[in-house]
Amino acid sequence: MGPIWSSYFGNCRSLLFMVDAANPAQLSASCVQLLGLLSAEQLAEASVLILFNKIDLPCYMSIEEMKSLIRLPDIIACAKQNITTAEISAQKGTGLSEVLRWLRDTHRTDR
Ligand SMILES: Nc1nc2c(ncn2[C@@H]2O[C@H](COP(=O)(O)OP(=O)(O)OP(=O)(O)O)[C@@H](O)[C@H]2O)c(=O)[nH]1
Ligand SMILES: [Mg+2]
Repeated sequence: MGPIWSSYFGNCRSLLFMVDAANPAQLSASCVQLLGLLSAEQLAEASVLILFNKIDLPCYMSIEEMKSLIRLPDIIACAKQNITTAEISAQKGTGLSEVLRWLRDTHRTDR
């Protein structure tokens, strides 16, 4: 779906980017997509929440290892956007309240 995402950039103030934390094999592809989004002119003002999803599943790599592997601290430091990360399970609802709080707070400070 990546190629058509830019059709939805107009008026976008929040970007939720979901990473499958149970599938580190997809990590490099996710990172490329993320860097593309962060460098998009239309998303320069957006607030970004990176969601590491499926934390209920066992994985041979920890979230910290994955963040380090894609050099997420450097990405966050260099990005124009305000970037937050969260660890969630969409299936179990873990972290949902944190996501809702982020959305509420982000839109509040936008105004
Ligand atoms: N265990 C678990 N399963 C999840 C979670 N979120 C989504 N799923 C399941 O993941 C499946 C969808 O796969 P995803 O990887 O999310 O979707 P996708 O990336 O479009 O599909 P793939 O190309 O197959 O990876 C569905 O069966 C969901 O129920 C989660 O937090 N935990
Ligand atoms: Mg998937």
